Amino acid sequence: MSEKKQETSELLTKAAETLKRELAKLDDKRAILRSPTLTGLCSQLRTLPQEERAAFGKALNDLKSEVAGWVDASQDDVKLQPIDVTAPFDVNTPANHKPSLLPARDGSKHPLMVELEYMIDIAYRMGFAIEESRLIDDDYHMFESLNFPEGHPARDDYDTFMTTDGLIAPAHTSTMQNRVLKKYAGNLESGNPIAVLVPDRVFRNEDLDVTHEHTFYQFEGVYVDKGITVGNLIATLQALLSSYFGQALKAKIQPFYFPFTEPSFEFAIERPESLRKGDTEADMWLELLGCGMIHPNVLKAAGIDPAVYTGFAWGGGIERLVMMKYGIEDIRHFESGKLDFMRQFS
Ligand code: FA5
Repeated sequence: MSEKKQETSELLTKAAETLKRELAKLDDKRAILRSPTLTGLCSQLRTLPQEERAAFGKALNDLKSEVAGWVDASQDDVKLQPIDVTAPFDVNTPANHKPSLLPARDGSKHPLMVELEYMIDIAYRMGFAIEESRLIDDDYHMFESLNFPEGHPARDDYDTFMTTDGLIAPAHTSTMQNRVLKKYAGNLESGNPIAVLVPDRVFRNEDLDVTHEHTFYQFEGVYVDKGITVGNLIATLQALLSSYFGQALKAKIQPFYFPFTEPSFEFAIERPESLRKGDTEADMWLELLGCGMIHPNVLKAAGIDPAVYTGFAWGGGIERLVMMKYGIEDIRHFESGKLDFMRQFS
């Protein structure tokens, strides 16, 4: 190697080492391509005698390509990192720029999730399988499979949100009845009951007040076997709710109407004083659940013979249970994002 070549090679090797150190310190890796270490070499090229320029220029281009390769590799590293979409800031934010708002060590589960998990645990121990619902569904599962033919006036009770192509944000977890009956029909053939709990989020176009939200959680129970009666329904709900509240409950059942159960009932428990709006009989009770014996048409739509099997179902609001349990006076606190409210449960 000529002396000149040797000199150029040493100069560029040194420059490469400097650039590597600079790159490690940069948040925006692309900025290395504008580093004075590189631009200085470019300026130097212009000052060289004509006969040295070609060799130096080639070596400089090789160095530039190498540096660009480092930048691409560092971008790939960033791309490959999993992103926690629930994090309150971009995980790629440098440590010194992260907001100190919510240090992870101070975080805790949302009170609704804690209570939902508690309810799931009780139902699981009672022999219920757990199935999630969906956040978007169709007309068949929202209405038709539940014995609401088209134009049925009771469809108006489930006023919710629709996409422009006719998909529906489910107004209740009963949208899952047809699916779970079909999925677990094999249980019946092997002499076991269908017993499923569906806890999930639902949506309604509501006038909001202290007990009504537009987005809330329901827990749906579905139970089918031979010889199931209303007595089994009441006993199951009492066992589940007494276990949830850890106390004997003053409960009330009264006739109601749902197209998908026959007979249908409303299951209410006594309101704590903090939730009473007045002194009338209606003010005394908090409606917790709709329930009833699964309508034969709903069983038939899932391929189950109603002459052989009967069953019950219920659907209740999780928020109202949690409000009862802790004396919370306004359902809107749950989705308010108010840290003072949340911290009481952490
Ligand atoms: C239903 O949603 C039926 N799917 C329940 C059912 C399931 C009946 C299976 C029979 C068999 P309803 O609209 O009443 O029924 O709602 C059930 C419960 O959800 C209510 O009792 C209440 O606890 C809760 N709920 C209803 N609307 C709201 C709301 N806007 N905000 C908070 N909770 C609500």
